Amino acid sequence: MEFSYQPSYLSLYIGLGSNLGKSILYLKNAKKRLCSLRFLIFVKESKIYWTEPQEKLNQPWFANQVLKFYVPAHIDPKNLLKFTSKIEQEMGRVRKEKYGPRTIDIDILIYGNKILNDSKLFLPHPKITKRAFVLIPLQEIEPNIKLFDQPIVFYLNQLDYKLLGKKIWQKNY
Ligand code: PH2
Ligand code: MG
Ligand code: MG
Repeated sequence: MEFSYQPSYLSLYIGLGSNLGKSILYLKNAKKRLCSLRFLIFVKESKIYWTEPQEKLNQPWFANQVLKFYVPAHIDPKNLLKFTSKIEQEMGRVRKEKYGPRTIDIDILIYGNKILNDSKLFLPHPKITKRAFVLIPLQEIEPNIKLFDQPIVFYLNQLDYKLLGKKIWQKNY
């Protein structure tokens, strides 16, 4: 008898952000490190956008980007979180103030259709529907995706934002 093991894959979306130092280089470096994780298959990436800071307003503008990967369905999201946190640490991230400036932030946005309400990891990301700096790059690479059964425009229509080229302004939510 022959056995073949074909893992099924989930679509994984990861958000990158940086507003300290050479932000573009930090995003590229983070992408490279994520691509070298053996269990992730890189699929596509959005442009890098320059975005007005949210939550904590008096800090530099951010470079933000969304990446899409395939991940084998048996990989636990919390296990992936360990790897993304490790990459943040290796890249010199220092956690000082919440929402404050950072060299690199790697957020797991969507993990297939998994819903998780854990103190360490919320899926989908709890603020995904309120942040133009996530919704716009996500829509760029996945125009037909739905979040909680609604298309991305449904959420964008509720936000006060402006998109001009690669710049995104948003009135703080
Ligand atoms: N991240 C935050 C807080 N505010 N603002 C922008 N524009 N981009 C971010 O990535 C961001 C933010 C906390 O993770
Ligand atoms: Mg974040
Ligand atoms: Mg984060």
